[in-house]
Amino acid sequence: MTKIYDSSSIQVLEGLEAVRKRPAMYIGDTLTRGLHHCVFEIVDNSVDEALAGYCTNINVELNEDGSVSVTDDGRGIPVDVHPTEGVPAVEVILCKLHAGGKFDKDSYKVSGGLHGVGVSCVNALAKILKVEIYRDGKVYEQTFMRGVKQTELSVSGETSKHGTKITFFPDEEIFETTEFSYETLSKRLREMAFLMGRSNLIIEISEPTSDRRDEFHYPNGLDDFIAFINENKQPIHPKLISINVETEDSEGSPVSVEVSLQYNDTYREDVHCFVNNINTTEGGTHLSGFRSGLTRALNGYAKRESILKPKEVQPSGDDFREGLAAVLSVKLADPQFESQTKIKLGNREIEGIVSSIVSDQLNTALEENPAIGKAIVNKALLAARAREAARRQRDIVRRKGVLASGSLPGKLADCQSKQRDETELYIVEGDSAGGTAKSARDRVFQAILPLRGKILNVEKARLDKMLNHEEIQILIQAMGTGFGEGDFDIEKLRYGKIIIMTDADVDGSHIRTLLLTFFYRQMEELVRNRRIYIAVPPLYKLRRKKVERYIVDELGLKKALLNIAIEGARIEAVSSKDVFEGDRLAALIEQLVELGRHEESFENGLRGIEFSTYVEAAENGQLPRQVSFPVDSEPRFFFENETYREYLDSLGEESTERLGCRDFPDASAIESSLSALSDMNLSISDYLGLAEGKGRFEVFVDGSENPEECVGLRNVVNHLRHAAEQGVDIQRYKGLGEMNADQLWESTMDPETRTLHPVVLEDDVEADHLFSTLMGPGVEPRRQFIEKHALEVRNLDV
Ligand code: 28G
Repeated sequence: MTKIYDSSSIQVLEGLEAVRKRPAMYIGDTLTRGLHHCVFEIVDNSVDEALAGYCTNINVELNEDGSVSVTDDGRGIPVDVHPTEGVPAVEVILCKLHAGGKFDKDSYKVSGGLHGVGVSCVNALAKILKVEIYRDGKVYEQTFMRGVKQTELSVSGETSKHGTKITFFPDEEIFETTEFSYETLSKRLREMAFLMGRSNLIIEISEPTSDRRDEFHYPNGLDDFIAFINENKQPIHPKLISINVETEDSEGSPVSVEVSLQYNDTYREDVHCFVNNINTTEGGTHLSGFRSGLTRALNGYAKRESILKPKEVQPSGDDFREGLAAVLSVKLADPQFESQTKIKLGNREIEGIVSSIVSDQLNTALEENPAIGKAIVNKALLAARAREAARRQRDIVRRKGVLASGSLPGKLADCQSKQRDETELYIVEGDSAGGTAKSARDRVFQAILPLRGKILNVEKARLDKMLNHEEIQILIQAMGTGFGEGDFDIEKLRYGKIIIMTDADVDGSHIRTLLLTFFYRQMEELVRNRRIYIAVPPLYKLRRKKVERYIVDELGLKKALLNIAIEGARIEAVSSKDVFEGDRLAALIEQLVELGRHEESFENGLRGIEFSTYVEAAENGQLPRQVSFPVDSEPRFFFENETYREYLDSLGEESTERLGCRDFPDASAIESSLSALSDMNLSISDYLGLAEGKGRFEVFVDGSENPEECVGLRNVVNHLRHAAEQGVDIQRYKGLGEMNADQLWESTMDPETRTLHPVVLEDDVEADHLFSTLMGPGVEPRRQFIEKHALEVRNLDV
């Protein structure tokens, strides 16, 4: 069965300049997304090697120098000289656009899909890319810069290993941000490990600087995926149903269909589908095939077992999917995607193939496990009855006029404007805050709806019960969208923005979560269309000499304190006797805050050197643009007259050990702060306060005659803030109800001054997991979640 390949099966196309010219055309964008896309592109090559059956370990490492290394234990990229190109195959793969296997219908690869622009694109967008190949007992290596080779492929040692390692330094000329996110990478790698489960692949990710490490090994593949999805839900049958079939299409190309499913006691359908390991979020032919196969099998089973009574309401396809958690993973040689975004599968033939596989396999599974079949059909029956009940309920409610468009709830204070997109609906917690909001608002475009008490937890409630709940009815009525399948219509939404305004305390955040759960579960389109927002009421009330101010967050508080401190303060340089106060002091503090911000960005160690070392390296007021790290000697700085690249060029063919070059994109910003200091006769030593006898300052606060001595201006800012705290009354702000209308308008509702957070959904699996953890039946997972995230929650009011 093993296929023999050599370099001659590689097709060669055009060059890489095109990629650097228009990076977004190849990787989507040059923001965080595109940056991570590059890593996934590299990983996809390792995954293909695993799919081919030769690789079991993939290791992703976020290095201290800002690069990412991907290592696999596959066969190693071929190094033999390409017959027509005359260079090693690895060079062809890394330097020729679209170099890849000849089109091959006998196998499927990950790189046929959303990714698949080829690792040469990544090379083109890398400031440096280094490849190491372990093969035939030797270590080969080669280095590239912006897609151009810097060295020939050479043997650098011996090894008993086999595989490939690629180290990628993103080019800051291309990417707006070059910082990798551990979260983003690990999410996708976890998903990949679930999908590759049956290949027994182990994917590891680590970040030595933060001591983080995760290993994803899911030998049960999709079953493990389902266990993850259902982790905090109550399954209605303990055993999963798994399908794994390899077949062929009418042209003899292989098709693999894998499904894992388990019903839980929630009321939602949660199906994730993939084609060649790419998440097809818009579904397509494989999904419709899955659905029809499922309905067919379950209907047939219910009839055979006579579970359905002829007189009763019959379950629909939707009813059969209530509480269904499923992952569907299809692999095929030549996936056709319907949209440009490649998230909807179009291959017509796949629908029938998936449908009959799912139907057949499910039939067999249910015959073998009759208890599962009964549980599922009974659940679908309940769903059908509930649907019937909800319909009747809706009819009653509709007859009462509650859901009908036109009639509005009495509690709603509507706005005057009929221009939907300029209007806003504030959902306010409680009647008292609602009253204040009503007087505070601009009645032209702002409507207020006070909701009393906690609204129903919809994660736990079924449709008919939900509709019975008064607060929910009022909310739906005010929004005008209608509700539920066949009835909800986003076009009928009466406002441009729906704004949730709750207190910044535990109750407020609970109500906010309940509302968000309702929107996410029942009106997902509103979230997807970015209609939902969260208002941010102030967190602090600051009182000083009878003057009150409201402040939204901690940063604002810090700034305010500093301004207060500056008012009555005076700073005297001990050696020069120079005095700073008033405007001059304010100008100084502004620069100090700025420098403090830059200094902080050095603190995670990713810059490779300390902030003090960096600023002390200044020459004639010029700061280094780059630094490299020669082995066994001090860091070498590069100023504007010479780049690291030119230096490397001047060395000629050299070893690649100086790869740890870092850039300082903020150099000129720091320079201008330092030069502002120097205009005030202050030096870097005054700022750092490290040199003997230098940088000593006497700080007088609030007219006091007793100064405090600070060594180094970098410490003055904190000292002043501290001093300011003595003279003011800072109150943690408790609730909306404590504000009068003017204050509420100014701080929270005035579009000119307020802060609004749009609610967005980034990742479906993650969002679902989050909601079921927070709102589902299990107490323990919720407790663990809150403990784990307690440090991130700043506004928790205990
Ligand atoms: C570590 C980061 C990314 C890879 C391999 C192994 C082979 C290979 C890669 O061949 C030419 C084109 C399609 C087959 C194949 C080695 C056959 C024999 C390979 C990687 C020939 C490329 N020996 N491992 N490419 N293919 N890992 N990891 O890139 O037809 S790429």
